[in-house]
Amino acid sequence: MVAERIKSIICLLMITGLLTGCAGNAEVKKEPEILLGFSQLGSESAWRIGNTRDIEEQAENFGVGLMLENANQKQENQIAAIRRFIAYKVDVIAFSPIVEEGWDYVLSEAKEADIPVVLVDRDVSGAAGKYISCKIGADFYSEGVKAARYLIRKADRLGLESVNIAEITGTENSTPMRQRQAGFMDTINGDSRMHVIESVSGDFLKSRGAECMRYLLDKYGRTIDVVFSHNDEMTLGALPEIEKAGFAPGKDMVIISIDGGQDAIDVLKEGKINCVVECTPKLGAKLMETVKKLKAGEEVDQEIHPDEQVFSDEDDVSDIKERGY
Ligand code: GYE
Repeated sequence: MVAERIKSIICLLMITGLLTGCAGNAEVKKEPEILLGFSQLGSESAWRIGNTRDIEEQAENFGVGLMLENANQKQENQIAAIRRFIAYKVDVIAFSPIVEEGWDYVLSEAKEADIPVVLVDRDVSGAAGKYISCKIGADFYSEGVKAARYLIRKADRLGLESVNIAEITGTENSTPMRQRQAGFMDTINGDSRMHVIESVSGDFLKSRGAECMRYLLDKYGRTIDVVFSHNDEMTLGALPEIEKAGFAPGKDMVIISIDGGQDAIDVLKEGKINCVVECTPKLGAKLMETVKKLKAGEEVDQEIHPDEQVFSDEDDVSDIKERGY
């Protein structure tokens, strides 16, 4: 606790340029006029690491001082970080809520302190919603729809009459898990060939993706036609398990993933993944623009969704550009 606090104070000093000022002839940086407190939820995936890096880079580009805290996958750490941001009187608080519930109280404290709050990536539910100035993140429902539409086209092309789908979902009660599942289900529900045989949670982690896949293969074996995995990390964990069980991913089983990080795109190019629905972690520039507007007392958009595409074996994937995450 004390160590955490000291770390935060050192971090704050670095932001405000006081430490650089001590270093002899080191360049003395101008104190940023805006201070943003950002609580990242963890480092569970290439997506998340890319998202953190992008926010750091864009804070620098936009001249926004950044107090960044990583909650290591624990909601209580995020709540504590938000309280520290309030105590330091940052200008704006932003965070990526690990789950949707449980934010009412701490966000009402931010409201009382008159500090605007921006959601990055994920959403909150219930009363906490009324304390939010802006949401910047992907349209996860539409990602689920895109995954399902690809599958329907693939089933048409393969002439499949019945399709058994194993779903590996993200963190339970998180926005991308809920909405990706809803978009996918709502879309396949209109197609009588499609059956989700089981849905298991892999918590967006590679190790859990592997565990889930072992469980699914033990239980259903070759009857699995499709693996729909809510992120690349879990997909990359699942693929070696499919191979160990003697099946060829991408051929014996259709593999659908979400995110579009470099590692998954490389495997798509090898033909072991059939479709990757893009979810970009590059939300930093929009966040910094919004923070500046809020500080200036200007109107901001309530919801901002980045444009996203689908990469799949329906197209030539050989020239997909470096992804940067
Ligand atoms: O898909 C996953 C990450 O919330 C969109 O979280 C994000 C998801 C992303 O861990 O890889």
